[in-house]
Amino acid sequence: MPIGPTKEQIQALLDVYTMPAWVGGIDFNVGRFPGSEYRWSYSALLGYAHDSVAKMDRFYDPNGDGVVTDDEIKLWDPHLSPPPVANDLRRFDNTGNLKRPIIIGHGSHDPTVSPGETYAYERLVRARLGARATDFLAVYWIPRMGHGGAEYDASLSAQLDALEKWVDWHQSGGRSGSLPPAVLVGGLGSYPRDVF
Ligand SMILES: [Ca+2]
Repeated sequence: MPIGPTKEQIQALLDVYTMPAWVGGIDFNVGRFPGSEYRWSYSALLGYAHDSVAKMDRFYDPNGDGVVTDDEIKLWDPHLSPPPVANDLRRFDNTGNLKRPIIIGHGSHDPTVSPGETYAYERLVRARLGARATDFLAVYWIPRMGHGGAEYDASLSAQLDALEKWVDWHQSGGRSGSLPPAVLVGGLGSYPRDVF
């Protein structure tokens, strides 16, 4: 008798790779990227979901028994949040209309926040700002890194330095400071700026 995954198990795996999402008229995939499987951890992701929902929606507890269960977490829908939470959630940028520069350093194997989110954000900022998009958003992919890591920590001072010079550049109308480097030299590696 052949032994192997069931159809349902295969579908569940495919559903981890492909999670359709949309923001500001842009469709994107928030699934986990192929190659990042070795970083997947169900218990870590579930723990992260509990922490995140508690931070984003402090009132969430559908049956009001004082305990938020795993099953309740899976049912959380931001669209159903009460007004004070909805107000907080509106502060997330879903428009791409950046007024101040942002540098993103994202692990290409991040199992927690999908790289798809950063790719979608690039598209959102590009759609909103056009040619000026790269004056406000710089993305550096850190190969194989997960949700943070030693590579990120070691590159932090280079990131802050680049951001400080970029703020100067904006405030001086380009007379001083500089745009973010084409290659960010972190302590443990060098990361080219993403072209988007
Ligand atoms: Ca409950």
